[in-house]
Amino acid sequence: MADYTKSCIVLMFLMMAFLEGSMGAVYKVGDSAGWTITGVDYEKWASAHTFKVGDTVDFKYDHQFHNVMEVSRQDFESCNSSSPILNYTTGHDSVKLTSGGHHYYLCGIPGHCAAGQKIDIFVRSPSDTCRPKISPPPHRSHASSTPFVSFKPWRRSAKLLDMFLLVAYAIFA
Ligand SMILES: [Cu+2]
Repeated sequence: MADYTKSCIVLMFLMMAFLEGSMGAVYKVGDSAGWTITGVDYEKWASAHTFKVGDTVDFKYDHQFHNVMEVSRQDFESCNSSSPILNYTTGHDSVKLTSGGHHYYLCGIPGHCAAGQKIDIFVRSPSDTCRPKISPPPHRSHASSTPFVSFKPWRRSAKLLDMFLLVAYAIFA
């Protein structure tokens, strides 16, 4: 029985490592709270995650009260919902991040964006992943998100190391 449990754990971690390497990750915006106006700091949520091309962000919300609009940076900053690039209204929208750079989303219901229902998802392009970033960022307005770029390869290997330690523990403990 214990051996069976150990095997399951080992298999689970190997699958996680494999899936993480081969497929994009899926991030639920706001975690359990979802896409709402109450109680979620989306700026903080976004900065706690590292997004890459191929990942998906999942917006879950009550479509009677909210929606999701992808907007320009200018419209994001001014909470202007009159000219969205894309408009999502189903209540459960999976948005695949197909290009690097900043992707700006807000809720178009009057007052919601101003109350904080807006999110700037910075997506690292594949070239950012493969080589360390030496040159300084071109502008400083998003300085809070850029330092993560250079540390990411280390964070990733640290995470994998954690996994292998757990696997080793499962086998030998
Ligand atoms: Cu809303």
